[in-house]
Amino acid sequence: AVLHHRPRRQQRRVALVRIPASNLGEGELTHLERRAVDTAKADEQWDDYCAALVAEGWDTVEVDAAPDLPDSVFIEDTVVFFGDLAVLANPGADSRKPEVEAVERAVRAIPGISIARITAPGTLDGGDVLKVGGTVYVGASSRTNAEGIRQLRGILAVRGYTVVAVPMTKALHLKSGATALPDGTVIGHPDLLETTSLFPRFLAVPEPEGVAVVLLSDETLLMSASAPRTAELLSNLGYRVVTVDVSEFEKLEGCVTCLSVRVR
Ligand code: CIR
Repeated sequence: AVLHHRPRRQQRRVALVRIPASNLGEGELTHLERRAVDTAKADEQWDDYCAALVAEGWDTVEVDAAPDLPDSVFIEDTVVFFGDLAVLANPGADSRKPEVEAVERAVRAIPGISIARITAPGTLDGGDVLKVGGTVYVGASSRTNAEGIRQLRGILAVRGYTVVAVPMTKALHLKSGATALPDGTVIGHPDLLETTSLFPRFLAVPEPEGVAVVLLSDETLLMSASAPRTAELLSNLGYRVVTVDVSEFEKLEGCVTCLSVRVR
């Protein structure tokens, strides 16, 4: 693992990232038709994504590359952090299970982190896990099964979290359909969700690519450049919006959230 330090006065935070595989274009597809991926462009977009994190006060820790695992760049699916607890996922797609090993090594190298894991027959993808304060919404998707949800509930119950399962059939992961603003408002696209009624505060956004926001701080959101109307909406709500072009990853059903795991 390589740690890129940019010395600054304020406390910096850590995000795990993983360089795109050379066979990125062969990644899993569930809801989209396959379109050719420009890997050179994907590499550039990934560099810009990492640069945006660094510019906003994050240190990126690079997990060892997995040149043969096409979806390994979507590192969010392999581990979820709850403060100092890391829950290693057991990805629902067989092609993605080998991604976890190197991520585990990187997580073990972070000081002060304890580790739990989802084990077979339980499956869970990190993209299905949305934390909003003490509530953890988990997508019951094609990737995350009932046993995976039960295991997560057990792991988190002792830490005081409530796990709320959310049926997901219209999009790959819960976070392909909904994420949350710093104030806890869940934002999502109604076409991608079975139900919005599980969320106490819900705001519909105008573009499917606009549902994914990464909270860079209490006032700053990272979003896809493919959702300009959502960016305007959120900026009118008082947030600073930073956009990055992730079009090559969107072709593979990825989004801004899945390209990193924030340690928090
Ligand atoms: C997959 O199907 O697993 C990848 N092609 C995309 C994963 C995107 N991950 C995410 O939204 N958390």
